[in-house]
Amino acid sequence: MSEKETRRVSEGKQVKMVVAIVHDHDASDLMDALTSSNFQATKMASTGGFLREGNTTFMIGTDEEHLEELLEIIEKTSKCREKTVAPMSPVANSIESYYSLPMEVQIGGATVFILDVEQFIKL
Ligand code: 2BA
Repeated sequence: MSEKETRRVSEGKQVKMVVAIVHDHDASDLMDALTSSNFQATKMASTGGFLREGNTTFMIGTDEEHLEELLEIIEKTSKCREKTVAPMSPVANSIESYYSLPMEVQIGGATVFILDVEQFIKL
């Protein structure tokens, strides 16, 4: 495979940094889909502030022309789920996240931030 096929970011082009937070269960499928479509990605273990559970954050640099394709891959592999969250004690947790009854929250799908990259260099 040529260098041109494997690299989705090239110097001199408008580069976007996509930060995608996904459910841990979707992380492996997403990484497989990204690499098979030749996107380069960095995967990081992260923790959601609300559920205090592990999730996975991907950093994916791409040329603007491949952004739509990338978003489609993320959307296809990130499934939405409902989760019942047990009540939390205000002692164990901060007062802002206190709730006294079980509640349904929607998790999954992907939370995506798209940033303009000022400069992309490899040293
Ligand atoms: P968590 O903070 O653990 O939130 C998990 C899910 O809980 C959220 O899913 C949302 O459906 C629900 N949730 C969050 N805060 C809530 C609240 N105050 N009341 C009721 N329900 C609430 P998503 O919105 O899909 O977010 C998934 C994960 O993405 C979050 O995990 C967090 O790690 C990250 N995230 C979401 N928005 C963010 C933001 N603005 N900045 C940074 N990270 C964000």
